[in-house]
Amino acid sequence: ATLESDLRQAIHEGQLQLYYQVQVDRDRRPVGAEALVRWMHPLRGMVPPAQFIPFAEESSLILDIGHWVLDEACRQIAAWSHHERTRQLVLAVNISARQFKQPGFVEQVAAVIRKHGIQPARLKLELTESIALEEIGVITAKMHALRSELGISLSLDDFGTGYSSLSYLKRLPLDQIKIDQGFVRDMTVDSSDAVMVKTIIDMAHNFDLEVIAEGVETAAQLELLEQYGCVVFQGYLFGRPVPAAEFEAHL
Ligand code: G
Ligand code: G
Ligand code: MN
Ligand code: NA
Repeated sequence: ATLESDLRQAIHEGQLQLYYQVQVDRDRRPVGAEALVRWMHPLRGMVPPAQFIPFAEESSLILDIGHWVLDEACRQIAAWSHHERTRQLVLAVNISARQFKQPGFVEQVAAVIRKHGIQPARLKLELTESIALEEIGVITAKMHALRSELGISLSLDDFGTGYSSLSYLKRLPLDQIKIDQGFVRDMTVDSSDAVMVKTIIDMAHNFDLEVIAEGVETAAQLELLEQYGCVVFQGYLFGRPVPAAEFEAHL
């Protein structure tokens, strides 16, 4: 079988699963999670997204996967809304550029929110700078509809690795930017990465955006990030991506 037919089957036979990685505030309190898809292949075992998402993005498969992820994430938000310790969490979902650009994307998100009866404020979409390759007016209109009309929040993922300019950042209706983990990884040993991180944090605050650092693995990284004014964190230091039951047990 080809990867494509395998993956098509995976979606329909329930082989995809979401893992959840905690996001914490300055007091190390859980404030949210990022949903990360995994493929539980019957023969190959757990296949990480890096091995099938880029492939899926070359075809319309990413639209099916994206829709499944959104539906499953909203189902999880609904389940969490019944429990004291999870009801305040905001769940972030990765959205491919192709999925975002799909006509009817806003309506799809609205329909999934309605289906599960969740509060829109519990859902966050992570977009990447590659969406900015489309016409700016189209993107901002879509983002505005998601944010102001539906009431969900928007984060710009992998920030610093793409090509978007400051003027884009000024115009895009965003709530948060995510500092790419590549900068965080080396910030305590490479001063140019440290400058990058500090500059992104300052810029985010000047644009009134929340900033989250991802890939935080060490206490030294955390200390420097706090010194630079970052107050929301994600990374192995706080928790790895895990299945929902394990995530809930560790809260
Ligand atoms: O979980 P992991 O670090 O292996 O994820 C690797 C990459 O796969 C990340 O860049 C992440 O954004 C992407 N990814 C994970 N889950 C999803 C998903 O549900 N949809 C999309 N489009 N990308 C995802
Ligand atoms: O591109 P995106 O931010 O969506 O991808 C997040 C990816 O980063 C996931 O694959 C997740 O497993 C991974 N990740 C999360 N925290 C850490 C960390 O502390 N260190 C490393 N190396 N990877 C991490
Ligand atoms: Mn992400
Ligand atoms: Na990222």
